Amino acid sequence: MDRYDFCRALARDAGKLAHRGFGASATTLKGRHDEVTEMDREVERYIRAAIASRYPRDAVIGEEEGGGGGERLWLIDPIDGTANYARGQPRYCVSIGYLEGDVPTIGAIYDPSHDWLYAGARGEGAYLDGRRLAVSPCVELTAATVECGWSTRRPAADYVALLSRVLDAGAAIRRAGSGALGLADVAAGRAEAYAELHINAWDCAAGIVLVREAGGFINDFFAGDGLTAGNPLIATNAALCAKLSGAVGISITG
Ligand code: LIP
Repeated sequence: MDRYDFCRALARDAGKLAHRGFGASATTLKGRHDEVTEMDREVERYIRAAIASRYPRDAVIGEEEGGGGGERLWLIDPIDGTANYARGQPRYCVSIGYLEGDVPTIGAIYDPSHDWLYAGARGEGAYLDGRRLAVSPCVELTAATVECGWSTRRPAADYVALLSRVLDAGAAIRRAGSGALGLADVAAGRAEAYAELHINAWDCAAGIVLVREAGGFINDFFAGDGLTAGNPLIATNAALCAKLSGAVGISITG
């Protein structure tokens, strides 16, 4: 079994585990509006154990236990959309990304609420349960929906300014609480773009692979210390790249 097959199976299995505690897992706060459940920790332990058993020399970074980089690196968000998960709101996922030589190479995002498995590998396309994905063909921001991710990692005023710029550009906005699923929606053409002023690598590593393999464009998220400290993120299609990049002030290379 290669890492792609392994990643897809693991995301699904970890999601089935996560769903056992859906809306019922003990929840604490890591910070303001930054919740963590006991199931976040249990799912990350489960994923880490599976990787250690199959690929013991690979490195792992996870949202709850951290970790360090490596030539072969897994990036884990055991439950992305934790605030939704803790409240029984069916918009959360397990996100597992894999980088080889600092290049996003494999991504799997499993949505247990719908039993949807998004997966992609560099040069092999992106899929939802075996159906090939493609980003939206939309060419005008006035017909576009842009999900604007939010967290307290940046000042509220900056988020309000982002929303204003996107609205002033004529687009509709959405914020649904999971960066990974927001990127999966862009890959599936269910939203024209995803933008966030700061997101962590474990949130978006898998989604970056999906969007690029679905024909989309993403800024150079891993530039600088993106892997360890996070960065701004914007993901969209070719037609909206320049317009949206100009509107939100995040440059996209492709
Ligand atoms: C989520 C991130 C995203 C943010 C959400 C939430 P978590 O991560 O994917 O950056 O917009 O509010 O923080 O904490 O649910 O794993």
